[in-house]
Amino acid sequence: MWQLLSQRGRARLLLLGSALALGALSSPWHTFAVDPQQVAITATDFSFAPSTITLTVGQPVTLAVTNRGKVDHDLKSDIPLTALTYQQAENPIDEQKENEEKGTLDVDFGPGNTAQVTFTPTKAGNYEFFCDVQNHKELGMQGMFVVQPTAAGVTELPNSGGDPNALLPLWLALAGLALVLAGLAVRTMRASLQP
Ligand SMILES: [Cu+2]
Repeated sequence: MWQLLSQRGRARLLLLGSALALGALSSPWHTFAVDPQQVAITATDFSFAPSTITLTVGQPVTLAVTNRGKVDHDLKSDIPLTALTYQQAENPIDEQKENEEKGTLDVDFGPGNTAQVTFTPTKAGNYEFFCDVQNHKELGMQGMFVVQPTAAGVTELPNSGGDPNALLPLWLALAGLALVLAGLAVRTMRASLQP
């Protein structure tokens, strides 16, 4: 098969191969092509409604919490997540940045205000959320994120679980393959230009 191809044909094939390897490299594993789920929670003095929120592994969530009470509240949870971004909240900006980097869900909102964040749950399970202002949790400000597996039964995203370097060998292998194929393509093209 290889022998039957012209030099140019070989170069094209090799270029295609390196392009495919590069493409595989650049597509993040956690990009499940789904629309964000919109979740609205109302906080009062002293409860969250609804208090049970059902989410799905890998599906982005836009969470908006509105404070209909008379005092400051927040919403905290240990839910495992990725891609946390703040759209609106009363946490100091540096705290928002730190939470985004660490993947820590913690949003502050004063009376009459709405906080909004977007994140993607990474692991199926039940995770409590609560308000950690004074004794608000004990007074009733708590609820549960119920994170369900994907439709295909995936309970945990491959890139979650604390070790961001777990996929490094695969990435290096793909990068190596792309380089080798591109190098071969260049050599074959040069050869095809010889008289
Ligand atoms: Cu509170």
